[in-house]
Amino acid sequence: MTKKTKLTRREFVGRAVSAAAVSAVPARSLFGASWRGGAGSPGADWKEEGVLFLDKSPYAKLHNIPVHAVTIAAGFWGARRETNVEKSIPSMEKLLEANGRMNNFLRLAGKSDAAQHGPVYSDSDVYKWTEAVGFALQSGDRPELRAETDAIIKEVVAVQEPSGYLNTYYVGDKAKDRMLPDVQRWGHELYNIGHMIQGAVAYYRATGDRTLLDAGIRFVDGFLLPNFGPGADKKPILSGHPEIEMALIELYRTTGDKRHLDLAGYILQGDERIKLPPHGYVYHFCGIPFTTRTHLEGHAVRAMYACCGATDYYLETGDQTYLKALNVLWGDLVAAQMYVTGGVGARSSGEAFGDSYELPNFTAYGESCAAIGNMMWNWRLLAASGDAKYADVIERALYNGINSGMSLDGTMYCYRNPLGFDPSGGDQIRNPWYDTTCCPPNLERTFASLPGYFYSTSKDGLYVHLYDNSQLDWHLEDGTGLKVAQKTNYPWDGATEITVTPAKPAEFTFYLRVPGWSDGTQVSLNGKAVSGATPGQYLALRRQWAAGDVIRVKFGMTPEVIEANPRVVDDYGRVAVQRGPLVYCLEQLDQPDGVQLFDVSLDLRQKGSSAFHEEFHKDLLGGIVVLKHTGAVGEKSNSLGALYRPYGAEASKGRQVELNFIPYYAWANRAGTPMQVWTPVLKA
Ligand code: FUB
Ligand code: ZN
Repeated sequence: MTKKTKLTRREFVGRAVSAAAVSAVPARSLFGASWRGGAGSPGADWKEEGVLFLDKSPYAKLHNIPVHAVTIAAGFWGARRETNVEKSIPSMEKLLEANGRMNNFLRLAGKSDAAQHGPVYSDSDVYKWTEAVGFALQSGDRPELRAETDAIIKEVVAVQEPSGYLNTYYVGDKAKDRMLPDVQRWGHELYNIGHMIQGAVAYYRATGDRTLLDAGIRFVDGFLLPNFGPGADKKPILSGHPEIEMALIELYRTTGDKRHLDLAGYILQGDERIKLPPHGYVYHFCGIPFTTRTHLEGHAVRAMYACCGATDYYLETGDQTYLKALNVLWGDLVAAQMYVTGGVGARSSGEAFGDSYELPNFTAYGESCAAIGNMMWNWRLLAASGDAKYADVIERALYNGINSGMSLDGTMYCYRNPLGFDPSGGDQIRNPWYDTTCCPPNLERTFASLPGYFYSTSKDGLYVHLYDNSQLDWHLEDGTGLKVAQKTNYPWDGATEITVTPAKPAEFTFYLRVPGWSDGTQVSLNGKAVSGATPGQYLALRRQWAAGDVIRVKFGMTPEVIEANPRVVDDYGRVAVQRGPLVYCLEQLDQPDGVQLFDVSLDLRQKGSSAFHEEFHKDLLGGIVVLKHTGAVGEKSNSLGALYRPYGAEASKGRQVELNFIPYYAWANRAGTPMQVWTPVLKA
């Protein structure tokens, strides 16, 4: 638990009442007696809540620390986050306005003549952006951004109906369709509200302002709970696009109102009164008991968000049937469904998971939102277990399949994140805007929330999950103040110096994550070697810590050549290259003149030839380590050669070339150029 004073039930109510002054909307009656979050005064609980507020979640082994407790300094993520808040968030605000997303609200308030614009889920674009701002403000005040967002929130809540209903699409002629079973299936009303609640919670945790949060609670308490859910007097409910489940549970964590948790549980269970065709249960990943699922299938974002909600439900209830299903699904993820980049969702058709081992590269969907969903799910599983295998997936997705989603200048986005690309088909892979613009603000909220993923606390100490130049200023669960400073050039260099400064000498365990990819990791403590660092585990350093204790860790970052399970037919005979957490790729632009990317092979025929030459290029793609290796190119261009030929004939006639690999996340930042992650290999 955090060091905050425990409040009595009466004090909760008192705080909630005084907090109403913060919000423009009277909130008292909405919060009930069990409001968990106090607000409005310095040191209030809302400032202590992390990306997830798990301090009171009985089955959370690890607890989030607030975003503001970690300052990410100059370095890999520092640069990315600076771009996010200086360029991406402001440019997205303009694009949301230019593309009618705000007019959708203003029209309903009589302030715009513009027609409704965008798909049924357009409201969520504004809410996800608001969440990004909420996280950005958790890292420090930005008065201008705050004022603009306050104004946007005001416009949003102004059009909430007295019933609590809020949606800019199902209005006018379409109001009669609200929450009809088929609209629940396709109409995204609850998806929109789920994002609204998540945005509201993040904004509240940044500012203490409950305006949007109150609106979310009004929707749930005023519109949903009295009308939908179990019982003959209520109508059936289906999420259609899972999202509301995790939002309701975070709302429960904030309000303490158990009805919010119960409704999430009911939705996860599936309401039999809404019947879907068999493929509907697959595609929507809802409508049947979550606990009966054994396979990741259907729409990838839906599946990932459902898994997030189900893990949240487990964290609150400890229901073992959920844990069992989640373990089975996670096993499916890592054994047969995840790209080496941490991306998920192989098929464009249905934006869906494919069959097991169906992981094509050029046609990979790998939607940015799905990779983000993967990270969010693993973050929850990590909290439930403290098992580093989940942190490995988080890091893989974050540095690769998520990071690729936003251009280095922060204004262009990938919706798909393929692992092979041929621009001759005319595909424009990065764009500033999509009419379905789910991914850009999703990436923005993820980067803005990143400090909240660096550490967790547990009852016996502190876990470090991610490495970058940063300072933690927080406390142990017994209240002992604790600062931790990381100095590193990660992910370019595996050396990290960690200075641990408890406010007073204290015994606790410092759990140091040793990434699954690391080799020969060396750890020392105050200059003395420490043994036991095992890849894919936390190294538990239990001792009496005192101010200025220094851990030095050096993760082995030798570039690794990776092959896929032969059942992944698209990768057969090919290899990927990974250095540290970064997956690499080849872009045509970086290869020697006259060498066609799709003709090259990585030449591993010589003994010891898996060695790469590493060069840091500070002026290339924001500063990257380039990996160079000998390759081979056949005599004939693959595009001109025969479709079939005697095995090995071409390889023996090949000539040597130098191949230049760049980190996958940085691809498509210069020009449309062929790219591939999986390269054919020549072996002895
Ligand atoms: O349906 C809302 C969002 O739009 C989904 O999460 C994305 O996959 C895209 O289809
Ligand atoms: Zn998306």
